[in-house]
Amino acid sequence: MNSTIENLLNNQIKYEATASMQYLAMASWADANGYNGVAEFFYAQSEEERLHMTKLVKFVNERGGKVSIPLLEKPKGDFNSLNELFDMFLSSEVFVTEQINHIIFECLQHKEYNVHNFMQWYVTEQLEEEAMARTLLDKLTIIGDEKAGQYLFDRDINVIARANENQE
Ligand code: OFO
Repeated sequence: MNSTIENLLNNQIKYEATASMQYLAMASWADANGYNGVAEFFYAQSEEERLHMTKLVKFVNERGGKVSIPLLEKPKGDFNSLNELFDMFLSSEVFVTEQINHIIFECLQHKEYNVHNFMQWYVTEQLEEEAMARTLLDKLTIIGDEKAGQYLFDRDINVIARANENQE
């Protein structure tokens, strides 16, 4: 495997791991603050990101590359509001999408067509996750500081998230 691509995939392993731990910290904050629906949502997102990471680890190994399991920074664990939480969720997804687009670009430069093909799964996944994060943040912007709205958001988050998936 081309060394530039190998490095980029190792970086991506780190980004997926970082997202997984960040979403776990968000789930825990929501759990501790009475937002049970939001907590379940982020516990599940954290698991998903872990699977994305593992999928990359296995792929690099299958292709004879060298995996480097990274040391991670401590995730942010305190938030002032649901808005701040979901703002961070969207930023994290936008960041990951940018990194994936960069890998795709470099794969074409280095004629790594197998990796390019493999990464298409991540392109689709990011499209869905970014759209979902945007929808959820839009709803929270409409709700603002209104407690009753936040209560309903917490209760219905999985319905909102799934409705978004069905529109894809
Ligand atoms: Fe790994 O799917 Fe989003 O970040």
